[in-house]
Amino acid sequence: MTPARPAPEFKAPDFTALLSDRARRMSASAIREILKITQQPDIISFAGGLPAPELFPVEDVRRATDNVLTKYGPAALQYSTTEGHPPLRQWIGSRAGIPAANVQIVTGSQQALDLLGKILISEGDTVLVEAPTYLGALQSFQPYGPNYVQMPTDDGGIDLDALEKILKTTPAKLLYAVPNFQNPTGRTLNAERRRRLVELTGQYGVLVIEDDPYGQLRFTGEAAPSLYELGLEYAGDVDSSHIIYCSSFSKTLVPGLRDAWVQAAAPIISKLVQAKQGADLHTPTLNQMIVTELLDDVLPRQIETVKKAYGERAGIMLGHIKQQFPGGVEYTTPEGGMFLWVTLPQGLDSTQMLVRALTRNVAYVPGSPFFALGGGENTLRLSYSSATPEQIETGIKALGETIREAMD
Ligand code: N5F
Repeated sequence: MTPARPAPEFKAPDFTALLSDRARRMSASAIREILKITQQPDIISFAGGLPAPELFPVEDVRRATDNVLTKYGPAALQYSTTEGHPPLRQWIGSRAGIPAANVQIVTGSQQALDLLGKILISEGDTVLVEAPTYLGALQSFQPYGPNYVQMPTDDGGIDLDALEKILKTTPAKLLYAVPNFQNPTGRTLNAERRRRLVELTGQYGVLVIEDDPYGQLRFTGEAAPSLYELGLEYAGDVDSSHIIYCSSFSKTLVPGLRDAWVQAAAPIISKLVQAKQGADLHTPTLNQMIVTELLDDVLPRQIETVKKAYGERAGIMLGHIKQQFPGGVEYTTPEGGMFLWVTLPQGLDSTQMLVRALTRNVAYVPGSPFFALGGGENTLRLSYSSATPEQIETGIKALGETIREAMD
């Protein structure tokens, strides 16, 4: 089609000037940007938090899809309720020991973060985040104009003495944390600190978002109770709890179905429903039915398969790191999940170093985008979930050489 000639007085809109304040606060995800580069076949990528695709239960999903279409017919392809597929909510609720009414299905836990930001964060509200924290959460919260305060962390997770000091002087609305095998550090908040965090935030009237996509993927050590479980004990009742729990089938089953959920008190759930109506009406009906079909036998089996593979891959990566990385480089030892965190000697810049790493065909995510208020230039995140043992060996060797070169 030949474009019509614009009227002489027409000027293309100044799109940038027309953007909302909210849109102006948005920025691109460093992970998604790097994923574009790492799709080149010769790059060994430790960048994306991508589950291992060769482990996906493709045949089980095929069978479940067929069963669901037979069982539900056109209803599997129809619009459905915003709250989610009732049997899926019931299963999640019964496992958590709460009514299905306190469960909201969402389109990826990423959507939960966006919708929770939308319903809870007014411009200027103080939001406490770990330093570092999941950058996708920052990306979701940012448009709503939070005032971030960073909580210092160490190998046991959030430093609770530091948190108490912050709470004494700063009226905070919300605390966001990833207590299990945190993205990006792989660290876990220890059991004692969990109790204290629930009590402190309870006392100071702070709502907590507990983001837990990796909790089921523990390959070593002992599980600690979730903040949500402790919050139920502390509050004594599901509709008074100040903890909002998010989890997902992305890392335990498959990410492409985009099925995840929120457990929370009724007033939070009912606002989430309204926010979700405006966002996407509901999570795809067929996808929810497929996941439901897989809950009883495929999901537990898949969790075992994935845990075993990631445990092996983490071990292999740590072994090569030990051999290949020069002295002065520190790294975490995760007990589950998909990530470990590397701290280079002070003065090195992992963003600049990425260019050199890419010339050696290896990629990672630089650490600084994981800090709400900046910092962490000498840190980086490595994911071991989707690389083969051979790729891990080659990639870590290349990264070790890159670090040495940068240190010289
Ligand atoms: O449930 P889903 O798939 O939307 O997962 C979002 C999510 C929520 N919270 C935490 C702590 C997470 O780590 C994630 C997923 N993070 C991956 C990552 O690499 O950091 C997703 C990256 C995949 C991508 O952007 O393509």
